[in-house]
Amino acid sequence: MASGSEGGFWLPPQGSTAAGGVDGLFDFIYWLNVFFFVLITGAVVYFVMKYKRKSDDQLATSQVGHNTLMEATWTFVPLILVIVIFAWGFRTYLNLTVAPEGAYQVKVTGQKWSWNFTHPDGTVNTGELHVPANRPVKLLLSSRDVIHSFFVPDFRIKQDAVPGRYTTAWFQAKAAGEHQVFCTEYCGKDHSAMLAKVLVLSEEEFDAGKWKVSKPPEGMSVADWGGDLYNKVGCKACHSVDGSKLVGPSFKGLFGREEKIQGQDPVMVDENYLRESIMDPQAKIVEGFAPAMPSYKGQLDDAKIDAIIEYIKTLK
Ligand code: HEC
Ligand SMILES: [Cu+2]
Repeated sequence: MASGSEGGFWLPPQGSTAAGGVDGLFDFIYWLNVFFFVLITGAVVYFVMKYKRKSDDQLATSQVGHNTLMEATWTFVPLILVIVIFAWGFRTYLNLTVAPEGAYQVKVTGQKWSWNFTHPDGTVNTGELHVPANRPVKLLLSSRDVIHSFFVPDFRIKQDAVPGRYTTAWFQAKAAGEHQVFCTEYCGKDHSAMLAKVLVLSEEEFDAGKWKVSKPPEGMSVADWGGDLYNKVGCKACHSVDGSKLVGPSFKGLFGREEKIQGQDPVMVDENYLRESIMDPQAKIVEGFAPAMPSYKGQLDDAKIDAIIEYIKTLK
């Protein structure tokens, strides 16, 4: 469910305070284009018909020289229009770029293929960014591997997440609700699965801090929560649950089997091995696979790791 006012025919709902300004400029440029398209093609069609040579013996019409008034008009009217678009665009851009003082700051880290959100008190969430409604939120973005781009259409914000440097973006959500996040910089095989949600809570709900507690949502078993995390945290991008081989081995039938490890003795897959595979993936590389898995140390707390392990156990 998206919340906020409607965005119009072309655009998603306006979920942030900045969205109205962006849409206003978009609509202005759009209708300006429609106006001139109709005017110019209309004139072309009209003149083609009006000045068509009517018969073989009709003489060529005379050449037309300068018309200072017309030339001045088609120079200065577009000049004024592009200056208006520039000034309007620049103001809107600055408004999108410069976060207000005292904004709530969240660190956003992109990695193949998930988004991690670190809150000021150290709470880390993957795939879900919890923010309060009606309060400015500043994002400090970076990446652990390649260039990603953080895009929230409902908020009209899009910013690159670049390894080795910080970029910023900010927004103020208008109401409680849920908004889709995309990665919009092609970053490899599962780029299109690099999704997250912005969960806007009412200020009271946000301040109460219940969202920080790491436990399954109401009425969900631990294993089901693990399955939910498997989707949200991004394991799904590299690990199937149906036995098919992706970037990493499938989780199907993994628990309890004997796994061949490159350059080491085979291991029995138990809870400790699964935990180590998640926290320190390079410690034991499975035979036939590349060391392509990022570590989830500092991103998944014990409760979440336990839940994922419980989920893997159910995949017989
Ligand atoms: C970028 C791709 C990628 C992502 C994302 C990823 N993994 Fe992996 N994973 C791999 C690869 C490749 C291997 C095999 C090489 C190795 O052992 O490190 C692997 C191995 C594993 C293994 C050992 C499997 C076996 O057959 O012994 C486990 C367990 C595991 N990953 C769990 C996870 C979990 C849980 C997540 C999500 C929190 C995750 N992985 C996210 C690529 C990934
Ligand atoms: Cu990406």
